[in-house]
Amino acid sequence: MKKIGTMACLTCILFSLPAYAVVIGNWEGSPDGWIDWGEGQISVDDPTLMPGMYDYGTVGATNGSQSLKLTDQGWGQTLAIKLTAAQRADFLASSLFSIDYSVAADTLGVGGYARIQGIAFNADGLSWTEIDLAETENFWFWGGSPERTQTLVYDYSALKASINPNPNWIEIILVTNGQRDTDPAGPFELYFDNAQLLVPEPTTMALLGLGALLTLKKRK
Ligand SMILES: [Ca+2]
Repeated sequence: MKKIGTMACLTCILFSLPAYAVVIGNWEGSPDGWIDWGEGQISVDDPTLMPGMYDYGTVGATNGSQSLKLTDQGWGQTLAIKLTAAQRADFLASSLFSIDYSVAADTLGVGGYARIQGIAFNADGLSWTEIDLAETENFWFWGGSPERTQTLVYDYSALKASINPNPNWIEIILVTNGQRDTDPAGPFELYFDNAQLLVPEPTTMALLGLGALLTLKKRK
């Protein structure tokens, strides 16, 4: 009986650990190391990019009070980050990349869409790997469409096997896209916040742990 008690307790400890999460993009008036890949890989707050292509906003601020606004319309704006050494260690310790993205309430009265078209990973040992997300990460617009937020969660655990154990670089690149059905003034804008590297929530494992505990108790 004592042996079963120890096993059950061990299960409790293992599965009650909090999820590991590191914020790598919060954009509280700061670029947080993010760049535009297609515009010479310079910081999003470079005067040539801000406020023309990027700016800070309040729409979709899911962490703190500010978000990063992408103002370019159409195919291929490429928000990216080259991870620091500490962030590369966090990347390898995690398996999910997560980012909240939002659109403002409609002020144009026309249809169209704005989306994260794809996500690419480039890392030491891993060749350029681009995943087309297309309409799975889409916002549709219509006259009077409300402010909305979605969260992209991408599980990159399968890519980690190809990355060198002590990588000299890891880069994450987000490709956006958008289109209006007609052409009144003002583009559809995307807002980003709360970019994170994290491990899966322990909920499922906690339930499994609880199940094991209940089974053990039942056997008494
Ligand atoms: Ca923020």
